[in-house]
Amino acid sequence: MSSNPQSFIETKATEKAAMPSNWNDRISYVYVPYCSKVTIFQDGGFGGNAITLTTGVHNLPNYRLWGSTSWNDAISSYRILRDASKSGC
Ligand SMILES: [Ca+2]
Repeated sequence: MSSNPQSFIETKATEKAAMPSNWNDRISYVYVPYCSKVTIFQDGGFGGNAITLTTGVHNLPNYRLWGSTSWNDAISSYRILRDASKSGC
């Protein structure tokens, strides 16, 4: 049985130029709560391709990165922001 965590949670708007320990190129799902949005980057240091995920559950194998390659196990940095376009946020 693996001792690696299966998920991690960020509770504040933040940005990570590098992934937390052991999470580089290992994320398959992203849950974004109401009032938040998350921009995910293919490379570290906010580089490479990027997409912004809004409120909801995002199954990254369904998101195309390029060609037949998905965003599954591709995230290497991210930014979490308040989504001011949502009512009440
Ligand atoms: Ca990557």
